[in-house]
Amino acid sequence: MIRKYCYGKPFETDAVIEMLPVSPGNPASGDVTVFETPERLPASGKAPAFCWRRRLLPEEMVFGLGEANRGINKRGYVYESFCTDDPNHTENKISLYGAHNFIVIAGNKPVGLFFDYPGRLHFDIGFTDPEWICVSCEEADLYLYEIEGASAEDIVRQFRRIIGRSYIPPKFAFGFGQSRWGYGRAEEFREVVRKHREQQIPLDMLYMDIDYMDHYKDFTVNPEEFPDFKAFVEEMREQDIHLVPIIDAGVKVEAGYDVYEEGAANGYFCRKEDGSYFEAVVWPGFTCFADVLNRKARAWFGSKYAALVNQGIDAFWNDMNEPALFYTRRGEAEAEKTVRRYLESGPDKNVMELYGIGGNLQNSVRDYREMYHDADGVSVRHDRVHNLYGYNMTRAASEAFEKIAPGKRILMFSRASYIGMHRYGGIWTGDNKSWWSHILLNLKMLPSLNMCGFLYCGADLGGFGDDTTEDLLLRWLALGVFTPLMRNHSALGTRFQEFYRFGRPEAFRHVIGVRYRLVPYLYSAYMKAALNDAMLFRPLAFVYPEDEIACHTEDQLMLGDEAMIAPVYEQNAIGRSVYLPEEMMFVKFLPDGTISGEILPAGLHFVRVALDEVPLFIRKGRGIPVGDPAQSIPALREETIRMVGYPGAVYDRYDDDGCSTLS
Ligand code: MIG
Repeated sequence: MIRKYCYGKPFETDAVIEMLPVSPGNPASGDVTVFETPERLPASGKAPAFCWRRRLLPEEMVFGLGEANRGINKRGYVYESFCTDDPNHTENKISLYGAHNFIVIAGNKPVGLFFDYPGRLHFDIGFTDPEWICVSCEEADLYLYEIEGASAEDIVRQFRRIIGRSYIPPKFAFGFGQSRWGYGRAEEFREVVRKHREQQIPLDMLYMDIDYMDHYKDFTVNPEEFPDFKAFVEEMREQDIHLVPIIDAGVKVEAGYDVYEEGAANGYFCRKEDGSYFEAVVWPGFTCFADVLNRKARAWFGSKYAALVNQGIDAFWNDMNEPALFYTRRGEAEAEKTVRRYLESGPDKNVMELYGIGGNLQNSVRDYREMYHDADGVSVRHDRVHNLYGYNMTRAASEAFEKIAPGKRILMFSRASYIGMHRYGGIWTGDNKSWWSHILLNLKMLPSLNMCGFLYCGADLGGFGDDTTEDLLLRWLALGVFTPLMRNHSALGTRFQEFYRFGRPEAFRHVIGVRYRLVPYLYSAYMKAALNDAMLFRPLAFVYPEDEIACHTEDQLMLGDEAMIAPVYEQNAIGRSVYLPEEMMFVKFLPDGTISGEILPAGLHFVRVALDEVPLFIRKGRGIPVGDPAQSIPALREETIRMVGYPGAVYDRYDDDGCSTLS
């Protein structure tokens, strides 16, 4: 049962695609207050105009929020939906790159809520008062969807139905991809492929970060390194490699650069109040931003992807689309003033005045307030619709692909997102670090993302920022082999983390090989989830709601209907404790290529897992199809597929050509 309530004049986000009538009154699940004069909320210090609140019973759990920090059960903290480029995902961060305003309160009478509000939205989930949940925002203009159902999972399914089918990537996107910020020379790219093939470490995708471009100009390639890019793409394809170029949100302001000239001539960029184009510095220097909330501008920006698709490219990642801003002229002028004031302040200089100048320049809300969209005739200040930018940049590309490459699946994922974007692409979870705690953060986000429609997801395996270590990378991969997007990515300046840089390439060869062995199952389970509005990763609480220990176990996940994963995520560990809500088969993919299976009774166990082993649990009576490893997805051999798990188990495997779009 879904009810839709309307407050004020909501901006149409197109997050929900099913037409639902607006119900009169207010939702029964909580109290809505629309403040005439904004009131201060103790936790946030913000002045809300709208607030939905409700008492939380001690046993109730709160799920959802997609790409958010902290636990799978979101109780006990605050979160803010405001897409933010922040590469320090420490526990105190309340905003990451995505804005996924869907929650499920699970208990005796479960209820789901979707706050369709594209500006900054604040969730106080038992932070100010452990017994209260309060969701608030600064403008009382939103749709609120309230979903009643038999269980948390049932509510998620109903929600997923109204937001539309999740993005379906091409099958090669289930292979492994190598990435690093800094690859720029053609020879460097060739070497990465050569080394993987030499060491027999499987590889399907090679990512191109910003250094492939000509002066960071979108839809161009560095002409010195790639004089014949089409031939280069072809050379890679002959080795079963798909190149995945990055596209940044900002378009370089430069006379003679066709994308800039066209956008400027046609009025396709976001503007300032005075009508001039809004400009901010990002990698290329000053840039303009395609007004992707405008239908015409969106179609135009999307059509630009053809420049690369026409050269054989069939995969992209969209970055910096919160949008991230380094600084604007306004910010620069203010920083200058601050420095001048400091320098002229006589002998008692206060260094603190300089502190934070850089931080204040970047991603400044003051800048977002100076940026305007022409939403098909209606002028909208950017900060009010901030969370829709990455969504609509990705939508621009996806809508254009239908014309540029009809009938063909294109790999597409984004950094910033809002619910609705899940129909157009996946996401990666941004700039994590080579920290053990980020393995667990990666794991915990997965079911929450699935609840919000994002199925094609993954983190930068091994960690993006800071230096990785061999053991961290191996442990992280033992989770990564199960995530649809499986990519090793690292930041410029950090230790190189290609697998062949380490002393034990055989360990990596084996672990990546396990991923390929699992593809027959993973692809099938993914597609079943996508086609049935279901989740690929579920919290144990969804599957065993009567089991109190299972409900509070957050370092294990259910995978599909058949399996459970419980990776090791602690340094120096020789294994880990695992809670089995029912009897399961403990399966290990051993480095010699064999698979061990041991039936363990329900309860708590300590299982040993070596660094080069991949553990997996198969539910009682079930099994999964597993093939032989291969060097790439097209090299997988159907005839090697056999069942792993309980004897006699049957599995109905979904498969298709992996490249045609589904109707
Ligand atoms: O400001 O393109 O999250 O994956 O390597 C950093 C360079 C810009 C941020 C992305 C990261 C990418 C990096 N980008």
